[in-house]
Amino acid sequence: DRSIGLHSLHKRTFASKLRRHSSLAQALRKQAPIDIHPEVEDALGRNIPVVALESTIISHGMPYPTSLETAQSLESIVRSTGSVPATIALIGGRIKIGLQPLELEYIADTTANPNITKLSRRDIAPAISMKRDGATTCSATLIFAALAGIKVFATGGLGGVHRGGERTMDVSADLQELTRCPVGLVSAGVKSILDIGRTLEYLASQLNHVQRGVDLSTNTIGNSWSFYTARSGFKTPWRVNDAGTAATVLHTQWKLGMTNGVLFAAPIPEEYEAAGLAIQQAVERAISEAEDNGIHKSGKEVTPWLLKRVGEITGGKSLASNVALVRNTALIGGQIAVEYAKLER
Ligand code: PSU
Ligand code: MN
Repeated sequence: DRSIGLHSLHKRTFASKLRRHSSLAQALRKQAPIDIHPEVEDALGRNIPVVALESTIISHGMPYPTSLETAQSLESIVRSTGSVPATIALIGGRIKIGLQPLELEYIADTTANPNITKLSRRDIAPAISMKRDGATTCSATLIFAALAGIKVFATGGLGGVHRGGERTMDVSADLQELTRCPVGLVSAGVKSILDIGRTLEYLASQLNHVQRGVDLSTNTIGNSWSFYTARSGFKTPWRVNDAGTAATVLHTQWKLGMTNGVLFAAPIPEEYEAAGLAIQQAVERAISEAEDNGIHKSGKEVTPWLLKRVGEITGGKSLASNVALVRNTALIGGQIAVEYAKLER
């Protein structure tokens, strides 16, 4: 049948055009320093679901060797859902979309490798130009995931407005990046070291294109914005209960040409909630110590310092919670990516 033949020919031409004009194809043509892990490349080319994972959480957010073990377990959790993990980092000035085992080990140990820089948007071009090594925050990971055409990204805590941010203007680049990158970001919420209320205000006003929270939990009451507890008192405007609906939200949004990201809040698993109050108290103490020591003035050092201090005060409890919640987001991210790939078929 001639019309069917024409139709599929048209589709093929269209698809190849899209591929040629994808941001990744363009960047590669301009010889951008990007290395895509063969497994990730294969997956991207065949519509096999891929989940991006950030590297700052392991380099600057957790102590070694928990960092490495966590990074490895996140990759296997993503695999268990049928998705391919792509941990993103910068090594020798090259953007790595998916890391080899030794590269993952390297990034996870900042004590042995103190030259690994924490990278946000502002740091990317200088770090590449000077051939540096760096771990990507949510903001930088969003940029590279979008560039590679990866639709889903799983992380622990999203950056946001710091306490006192109305004076210090310390607002994470993560928020702004979500408005630019067509990626579904699965996170346990904004860290409780932050000003959750102001972060949500920022999302609502500055980032009015961001769909700011689709609660994937089946077991909470929709209060999922805090980090160590699912009961922060702040509610998400929308709630979905399964990965299929979450994927449909992404698909619908991008089909309509709204090229911003979507933030999915996946609350910490219930069994880790008990520790939430003690951790929150440690957070309050760490924040006032940071102010006494002038740490709050030092920009990108603030988050790693607070996370480390809260870990010390709680005797490792916050670390265990942190690991548990990011494992949970990796699982949910993998499931959403699988459902999304079905919609693109
Ligand atoms: N949450 C954690 N550990 C981390 C981070 C978040 O539990 O290390 C990192 C993420 O990479 C996030 C970044 O993007 O902190 C935000 O840092 P800042 O506040 O400097 O923008
Ligand atoms: Mn900050």
